[in-house]
Amino acid sequence: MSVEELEATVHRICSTVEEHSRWFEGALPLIASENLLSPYAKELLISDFHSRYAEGLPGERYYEGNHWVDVVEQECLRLARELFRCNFADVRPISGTVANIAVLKAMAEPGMQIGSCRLAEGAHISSAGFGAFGIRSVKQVYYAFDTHEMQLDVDATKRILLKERPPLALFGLSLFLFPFPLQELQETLRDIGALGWYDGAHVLGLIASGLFQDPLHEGCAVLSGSTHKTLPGPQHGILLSDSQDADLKKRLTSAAFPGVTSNHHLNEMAALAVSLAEQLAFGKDYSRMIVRNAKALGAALQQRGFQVLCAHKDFTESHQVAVRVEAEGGGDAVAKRLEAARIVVNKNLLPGDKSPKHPEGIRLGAQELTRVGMGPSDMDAVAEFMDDLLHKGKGPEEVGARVAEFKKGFTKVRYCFGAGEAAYRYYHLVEPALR
Ligand code: DSN
Repeated sequence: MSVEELEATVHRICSTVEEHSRWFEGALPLIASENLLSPYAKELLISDFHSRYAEGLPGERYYEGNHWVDVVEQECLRLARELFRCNFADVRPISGTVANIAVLKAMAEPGMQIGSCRLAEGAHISSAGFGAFGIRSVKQVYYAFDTHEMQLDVDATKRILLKERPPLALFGLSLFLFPFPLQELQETLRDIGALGWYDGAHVLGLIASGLFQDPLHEGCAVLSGSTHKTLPGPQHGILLSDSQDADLKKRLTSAAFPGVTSNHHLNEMAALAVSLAEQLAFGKDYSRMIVRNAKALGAALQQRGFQVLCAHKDFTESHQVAVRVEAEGGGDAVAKRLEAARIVVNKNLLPGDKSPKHPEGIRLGAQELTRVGMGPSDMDAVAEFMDDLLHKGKGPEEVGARVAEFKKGFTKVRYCFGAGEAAYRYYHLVEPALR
């Protein structure tokens, strides 16, 4: 490649990323699995930690030069244990799915039966045969799911567990509206000798804040998750346990490394440490506002004629709201039309959908809009934009322009250190000279 081609290529890549970022600044991101980093956590992503390797555990590394990495990782582990009120944390899985693969490596024999929900009921792809479960050739034992309640049918699930006796029982969803009835199932799990495993990726921040539920103290031996949804940290993974079983924790530790990682992305680990500290300081207020906003969004949409799931139980106890948009054209068409108006959601399979390729639902998450300071009245405005676009025949350009104007009022990340002063942009060019 010539220098001229190189320059053009680098400019093209940088300006495309900048364009993306500016578009998001004027948009309403409602993808339930995303969030924004705080300014300090974000800065650590481009620290020298990014360039280094640190295999193993603090104090027992395979490389030199890890003194300060060890200090930060010890702090990160301590903060994780404090935040989740537990005796074990491992911050080396580099994503939620990698954390799940580590759990499978530590706790599942090849071909083993594992209890789980179905994808159509909101389960994550890691619990599908074509996903992480396939690595262990897991045989799924599906729980009974009450699609009206968007919740397990406890009695029917107990019967299935007693009959099939899976040694491991996974709880957790991607379309995750309500806590699992863990306490009701605890005795059955104990009777069949099954270990509880909770994939809390979506609701990790809520769990940390003492909302939603507390899986490690409601019968689950392991809590896995990604660290960037309701817990607004870097894109990374985590393993947590409060078990007294030293062997289990040893297996999780060696599954994390050398099982499923070599280096564990030290810059993300440092950013996670900051995010965990910020969650300890601001998490309760933030989590409470997330759930309030999600409920407000559900109510505001329902008032405008949208078919929001679980209206009979206040729509949700998490950051998510699920809407059946069959009448508006189906999940795919609706998500695309909303995107054209700068409202970012994902099409989502809902229970009862006839075709997984053409889901009738959309899933909305309130965590990112809450992070930039929105409250319940702003959720009303979001619902109004959607109503104008999808029910009242307003065009995406007109609605998109109003969305961008509305978003100008929300330019700072909240619930974090330094947020008061640090005006937040979605993107800063590190090298303005490249422009
Ligand atoms: N697929 C992501 C979600 O949106 O739920 C989680 O990995």
